[in-house]
Amino acid sequence: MSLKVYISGQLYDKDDAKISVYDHGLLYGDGVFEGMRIYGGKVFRMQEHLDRLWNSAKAIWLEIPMTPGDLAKAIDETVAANGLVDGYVRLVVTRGAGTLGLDPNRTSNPRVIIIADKITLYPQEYYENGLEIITVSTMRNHPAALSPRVKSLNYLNNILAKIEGLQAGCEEALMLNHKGEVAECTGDNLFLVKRGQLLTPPIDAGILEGITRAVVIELATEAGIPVREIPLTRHDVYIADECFLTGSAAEVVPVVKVDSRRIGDGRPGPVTRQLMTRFHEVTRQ
Ligand code: PXG
Repeated sequence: MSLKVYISGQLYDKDDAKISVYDHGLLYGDGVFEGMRIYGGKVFRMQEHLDRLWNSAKAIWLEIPMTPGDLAKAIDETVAANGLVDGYVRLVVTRGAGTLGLDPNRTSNPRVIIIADKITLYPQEYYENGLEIITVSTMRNHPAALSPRVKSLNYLNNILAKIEGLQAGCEEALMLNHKGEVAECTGDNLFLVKRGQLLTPPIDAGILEGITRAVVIELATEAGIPVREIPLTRHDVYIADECFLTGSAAEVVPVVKVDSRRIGDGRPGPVTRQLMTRFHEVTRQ
């Protein structure tokens, strides 16, 4: 059975799921998206993802042509149509087809796309032994140019950083903001553990307000681990006891080396492992 993809009210076979080459989502990266996880046949933190999608759309003057409730229903139907128990949902809203010019007023019919598919995860080895990352020269978009809080279809900033990381043999890469502070990785938020406290850059460091980040902050707080959202430098990373990344795809993944410096003792630390276990419990309950 072929995979079914939802486009604006209808399910299509994967090979027939097509949109116009005049869509400004393609021509200009003019649109927004979300990436979420399915655990046990249910989308994890769907409401938070829908809120963020609507906020991203609002920031770019994009009107999503359906209600959040109807989109939630369409997502559940697409997940069910594909018989997925564990997987990944990619939501895309494009500006719609228009003329060859930037003007979004000359487009019509924003497309709402739902792809529900299996997910390729990081190798198990990363969760057991940790990941090595490097800081790349591509800085995070200046928040006054294009806010990193907008999960827009224009992901070149992150892609350039990802390429730099891959060229250095790293699956993830650390990006700094325009002030030289630690921002986030190309598709994951960053956390440190220092003297029993959890440290992570604040949203105004110019990062995506990650949903997994928020879950980890909740879990840490419940466990009595103090959490501080404060500006961090690369130096803070190097001298941290532990480091880990969070993201819908990655979940919670330990980092054991940054810019060739061993973090802590070079093994995933106890606080990281505790939070990985708790995250696993809340997603697979
Ligand atoms: N920062 C950036 C720049 C992201 O794109 C995160 C942090 C983590 O946010 P969440 O809400 O997922 O905890 C992201 C999310 C993909 C993919 O297909 C990318 C993300 C999430 C899921 C899938 O590459 N990035």
